[in-house]
Amino acid sequence: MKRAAASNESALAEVRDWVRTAQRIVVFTGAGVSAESGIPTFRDALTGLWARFDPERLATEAGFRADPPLVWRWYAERRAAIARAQPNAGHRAIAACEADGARVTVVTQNIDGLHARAGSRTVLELHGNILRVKCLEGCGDPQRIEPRHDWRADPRVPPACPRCGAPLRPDVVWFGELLPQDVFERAEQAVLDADLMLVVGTSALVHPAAGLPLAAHAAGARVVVVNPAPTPIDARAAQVLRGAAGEVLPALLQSSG
Ligand code: BJW
Ligand code: ZN
Repeated sequence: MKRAAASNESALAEVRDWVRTAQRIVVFTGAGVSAESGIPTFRDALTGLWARFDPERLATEAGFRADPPLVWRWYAERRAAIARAQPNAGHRAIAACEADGARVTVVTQNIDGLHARAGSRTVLELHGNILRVKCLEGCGDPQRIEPRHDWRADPRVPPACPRCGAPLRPDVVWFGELLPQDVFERAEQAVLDADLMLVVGTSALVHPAAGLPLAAHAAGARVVVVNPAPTPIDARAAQVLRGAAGEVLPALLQSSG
C-alpha cells in the first residue's frame, strides 16, 4: 500500500484528488505544524524542547509537586511566546479547506490554540490548552489566564486556586495523566467516520494519541503523512509527503473547494 516517499508533483496531485473526493477528513496534528510559527517541537534532535529540558521534571505531576515555581515559570514563558506567535500557512490552509466546504475535524496534540486562531471550527485538543489553568487538586473548571502577565513581579507563583488554595497548574496533559475523556471519544469517533486522515507534524510516539492514525488505517481510511522526517505511521500510509507543513498543506488543500 505504501508508495515511495515523495512530495513531488504527482504525489501531491494524487493526494489533492483524495482531498477533493473525501467525505470526511481528519487532520491529526503535532508540534511540527506549529514549528513554522516559531514554536519549538519536543523531539527534534537540536531544536526540540526535550533536547534542553527534562520532561520528568517539567511535564509530570510529580515534577510540578517537587518544584511548583520552576514548572509554573516554564509554562508561563512558553504561554507568552505562544501568545506572540501567529498561525502559519499550514494552519491557515487547514482552516481554508474547511471554510471551502470540506468536512474537516482537526484532532491536535498541540496546546497552543493556533488551529482555532487560524479559523478552524472543529478542533479537538487532546493534550489540553496552555492558555487555561486549573486547580492541582481538581476543584472547579479550568479558567483562561492572561498569557502576557509578567510573573517576575508576582511574589506568589504558582497562584492559588481561588476556591481551595491549592496551586494552580496549566490545563495540559502531562505524562501519566489521562486525556480528557470526552475529547478523546469525539476524536475516536471522528477517526472512525473519516475516509481520509492527514497526519501532520507528529513523531507519533506518544500514546494514546498515536493510536489514532493506526485506528484510521484499520478502519479503512486513507492515511497520508506530512512530515520532513520518517515516522512510525509511514509504513501504513497510502502516501508520504516529505516536507514542511507550511509548504505542503497549502499545496494540498487550498484548491479543494
Ligand atoms: C515538522 C516540521 C514542519 C518538524 N512541518 N512537520 C510505552 C508505550 C506506550 C505508552 C507509554 C509507554 N510508556 C509510557 C507511556 C505513556 C505515555 C507515552 O506515550 N509515552 C511515550 C513517550 C512512550 N503517555 C502518557 O503518559 C499519556 N497518558 C496516558 O497514557 O495515560 C494513561 C496512563 C495513566 C497512568 C499511568 C500510565 C498511563 C499522556 C501523554 C501526554 C503528553 N504530553 C505532552 C506535553 C504536553 C504539555 C506541554 O506541552 O508541556 O504532549 S509530551 C509532548 O509530546 C506533547 C505533545 O503533544 C506530544 C507529542 O509530540 P509531537 O506533537 O508528536 O511532537 P514531536 O516533537 O515528538 O514531533 C514533531 C514532529 O514534527 C517530528 O516528526 C518532526 O519531524 C516534525 N516536524 N518540523 C511538519 N515544519
Ligand atoms: Zn481548588
